[in-house]
Amino acid sequence: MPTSPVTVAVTGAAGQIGYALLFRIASGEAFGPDTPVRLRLLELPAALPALDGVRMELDDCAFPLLDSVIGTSDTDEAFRGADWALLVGAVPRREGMERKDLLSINGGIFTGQGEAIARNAADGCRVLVVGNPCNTNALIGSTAAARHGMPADRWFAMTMLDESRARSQLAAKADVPVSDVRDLAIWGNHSSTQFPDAWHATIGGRPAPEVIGDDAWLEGDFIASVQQRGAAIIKARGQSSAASAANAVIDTVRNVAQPSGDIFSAAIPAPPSGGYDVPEGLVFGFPLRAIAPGVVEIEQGVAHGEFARGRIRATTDELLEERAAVAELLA
Ligand code: NAX
Repeated sequence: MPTSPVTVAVTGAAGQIGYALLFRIASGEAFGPDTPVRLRLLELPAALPALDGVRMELDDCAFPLLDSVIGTSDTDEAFRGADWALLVGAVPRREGMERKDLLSINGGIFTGQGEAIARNAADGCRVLVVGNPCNTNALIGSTAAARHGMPADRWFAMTMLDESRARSQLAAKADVPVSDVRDLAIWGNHSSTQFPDAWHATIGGRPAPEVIGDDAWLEGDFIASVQQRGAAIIKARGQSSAASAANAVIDTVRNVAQPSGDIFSAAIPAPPSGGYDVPEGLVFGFPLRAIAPGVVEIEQGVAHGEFARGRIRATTDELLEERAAVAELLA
């Protein structure tokens, strides 16, 4: 039985992730085979002609579930009635640009978009920030939205691509299908300080370290290859990850919107008693579990060893530095 349509706003829709993402959403992969989709696509004015080409291609797929498509550079129009906002668009870091400059340029974008979401989106709207630096962009957006009454727990930043990369590395090392690797969480920032926690992952139901049997590899090459995978793809392809990033967006939305009982990775504003000593409000990657559509809980009781604690401290410190760099936008 068809359910009522879901309205999905996507920013940066004419970019490379957008091109890999929209067709999969329109075909039903994110919201299921019975849910019609209304796409609301936001782009900069200069990219609207390209976006029109994408819209034509969406039309040409004749997706049965695609109810309508609007392309616009008007933020209010893009987010009106949105049940989900996928914030992919961001300004990339250019040569010579300091991280601080990147943070403040993107900060301006996410302040405006956070406010526009709070003013225009549907009451239960969920937001996934993909555009980098995604954790701190989500912090800025959720803070701006909270000034207009939107609860911060509706906001997520994407660490699922890191989780998928880590699961794939473990599966290859253990020579098992990737579906055997579960419960793998990415802690902290979506950056090179992230901590992919293989120590609490399972492979075929057994603790991953026991199956892998190579702690030096887990602490060394494994973590480094997950942390540096984005750079390796840019080096090989000449462009950053797009199809795999779009796939991770779909996986995140599915995990949040359709509770399965499984643990998955995303960053969320750390609640006051999140259980892991993470400063309140920092948008931090945790192991999550959806307990109702759109509602997640942080998996409790994960006991970290000294190595993991050091890594988690480092990624926390980086996020605190990012927060300090955008303090003006949060005031
Ligand atoms: P592209 O440069 O191909 O596309 C970005 C699009 O965003 C462009 O079409 C641009 O016109 C648009 N845009 C810029 N500012 C906008 C605004 N204010 N409103 C609406 N649209 C705007 O980048 P793409 O490869 O698609 O990557 C998009 C973002 O995802 C980047 O910030 C990238 O760093 C980030 N990523 C995040 C990942 C994650 O796991 N969280 C992984 C993949 C990716 O690196």
